[in-house]
Formats: sequence, C-alpha cells, structure tokens
Amino acid sequence: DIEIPESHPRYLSLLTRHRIEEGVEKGITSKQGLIAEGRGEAFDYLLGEETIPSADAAERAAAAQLLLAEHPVLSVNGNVAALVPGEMVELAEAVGADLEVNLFNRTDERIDAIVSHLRDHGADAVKGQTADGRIPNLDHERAKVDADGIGSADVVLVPLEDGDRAEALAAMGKVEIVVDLNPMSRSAQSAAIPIIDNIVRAIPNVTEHARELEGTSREELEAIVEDFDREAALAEAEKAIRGGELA
Ligand code: PTJ
Repeated sequence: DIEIPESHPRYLSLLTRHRIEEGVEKGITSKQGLIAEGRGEAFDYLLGEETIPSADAAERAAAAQLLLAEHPVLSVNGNVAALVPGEMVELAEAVGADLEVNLFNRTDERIDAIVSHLRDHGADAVKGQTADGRIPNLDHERAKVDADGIGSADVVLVPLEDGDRAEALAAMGKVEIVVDLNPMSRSAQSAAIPIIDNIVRAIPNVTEHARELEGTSREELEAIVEDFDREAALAEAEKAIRGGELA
C-alpha cells in the first residue's frame, strides 16, 4: 500500500486514483477505467471537489426515486467497484435495490472478480452473471444484462456509464439515474436524474437521504422527484465548472 499523508491538499483525489490503480491490478477495473478516472478528476477539480447544491438536490431526488421504485437496480462497473464497493452495498440495502455487475468492456473474468469483490464487501446476491437479457440497439457484448435484473428494472442507477448504453437504457423506458462528473456527457444528458458529482461523495449522500426519507409518504416522495429540475441542475453544474457564479 502506498502512504498518502492526510494533510496533502489533494488527499482524496490521490486516494481515489490509488484505488483505481489497485482495481486494475486486481482485475476489477479496465485499463480504460484509468482514462475515465483522469477525465473525472479534471472535472472534479474544476467543480471545487465538492458536492454543489444542485448535486445534493439530485441526490435527494435519486433517493426518493429509488424508494418509489418497484424494482430498482444499481449497476456496478469496474470503476464503481474499485471506488465505492461497500457504499454501493449499503445503498442497495437502504433502498431495497438489486446490485448488478454490468460492464462496458465485458469479460467473464472481470464480472466474476467484481461479484466476489462485492460479496467481500457484504453483498449477498449480486446479479450480472446470467446475462440472459439484452438492451435493444447495442452490439452483442455491450447489450448483455440479466433479464431479472436491469432487464426488468423500472429504475436504474448507472454510474459512470458510456453514452450509447445510457441512451439505449433510457430508450427502453427505464427511469435512469446517472452519476457523472461531466454534465455535458450524453449519459448525464439522457438521465432523468443526472447527478453531477464524484461517485465517492454521491453514493454515501444518496444513502443518507434515503435513510432520512424512510417513512415518508409516496405523495411526498413523488413531490420531491417532480420538483427536481434536471435542466437547471445540468446548467448549474456546467456553470460551476466553467467558473461562473452559482445561481
Ligand atoms: O468497467 P467497464 O468496462 O464497465 O468500464 C467503465 C468505464 C468507466 C471505463 C466506461 O464506462 C467508460 O469508458 O466510460 P466513459 O465513456 O469514459 O465515461 C466515464 C464518465 O465518468 C466520464 O464522463 C467521466 O468524467 C466520469 N467519471 C470518471 N470518474 C468519475 C466520474 N464521474 C463521477 N465520479 C468519478 N469518480
């Protein structure tokens, strides 16, 4: 293990980078995941490495949407597994969602490694190994999902997702919650609830909101989802990144 002094001004960013490196070494994260991490870091740096108010509002709306769902599924890829495995398990428990390993660069070895990794972090059942469902209009490998997982979900949380897949899932009529630091990405643009925040801050905060909202009536949860303004959230994040004043 490397040692990063906690006093280092960019401690969290260095720790995150190290976790991705470890993920690659363990066969969990793809090499492309390293590039994705670099891109994310640049956006996070410009955002001030903090959860801006519009992202917090999106995280609260996401919690409400997951609590309202009949069959919510949280998708886990190689970067998500390296950065927030225990946090994803906790969120799944808090909202009663399934976890499904779903990869852009799919290999059975990496699927199996991530399923074990999530089990090591407390998950009991993890979907993704059956791959008997398909997302329409994607090429074969990229279309694979579990029929009783993402295939039949009404609400899906897809963090750090590729644009084509995010659009194809939205086209299937699923309510899509995306976590992506780039507000201009097609994934963020196609989401019903785009969360423009670092996944390491976003997931624990969605869980915290879900716990606070436990016991809230369906009407109130629906009002939280309806009041969330996705266009304003995307615009506010872009403005923060470009250095403009926050509204
Ligand atoms: O494990 P796999 O095979 O499923 O592959 C996963 C990656 C992420 C490599 C794959 O989905 C991919 O290539 O994604 P993209 O197209 O690079 O998009 C990733 C997006 O996530 C980019 O817009 C990044 O800015 C963003 N991102 C990167 N790190 C973070 C992030 N968003 C939130 N939190 C992060 N830590």
